[in-house]
Amino acid sequence: MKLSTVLVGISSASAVSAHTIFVSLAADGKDYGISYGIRTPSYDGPQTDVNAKNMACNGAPNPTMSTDKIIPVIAGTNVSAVWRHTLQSGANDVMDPGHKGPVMAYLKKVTNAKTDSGVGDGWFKIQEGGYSNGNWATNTVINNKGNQVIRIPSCIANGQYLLRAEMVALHGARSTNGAQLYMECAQIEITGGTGTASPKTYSIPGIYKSNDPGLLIDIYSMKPTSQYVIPGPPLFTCP
Ligand SMILES: [Cu+2]
Repeated sequence: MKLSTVLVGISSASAVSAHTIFVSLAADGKDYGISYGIRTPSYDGPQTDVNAKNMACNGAPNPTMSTDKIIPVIAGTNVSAVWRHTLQSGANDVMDPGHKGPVMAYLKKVTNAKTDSGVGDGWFKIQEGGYSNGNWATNTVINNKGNQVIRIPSCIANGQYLLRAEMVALHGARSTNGAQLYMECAQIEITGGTGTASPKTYSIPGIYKSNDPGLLIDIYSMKPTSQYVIPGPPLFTCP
């Protein structure tokens, strides 16, 4: 009786350890700390319906907490979205390495980063990693102590933005809506941008379809040489 209780406890803990959260942002050499300026959830589960409004900045069934902080970010520099299994986890507990898939980041210019829901048009992709030589971008983040390195474009306009960082796990993606998408939105204010570019923008939900080749896929049949199509719009780069 006692032993089976212990075993149940162990197996449910390892199932939960699969998930992940974008818990903090490091910018200009400073990690602002857990949940500072980021709408983090208390539960680390994925979104699986690419047509849901909560594809933008997470939400039910993983309710997010609001924050009144905005993080200063300098255009043309790298920031790190820091991923952890839970809000309490350390750098060697980022996500179960069996969770494999692409990693992406998006920006949306907003009037008020504290209140904008993120739902709808305005998003452009600024970073992406997929699959090469048998390595998934998620593994790169795990091996980098949970740091997803994101270059903030130098040519965009100054002002408040939502920074949406995302990891996708494809272990169950053989069936429709089997891909697990993890995302949170950080509230940032960009300075130092030249404002010379106007990125083409896209709607979230809307950037993904459930049958995208990068989301409906059997990753276990892939070879190191296989090509993988990263989902979402094309990557924006400064001209
Ligand atoms: Cu998971």
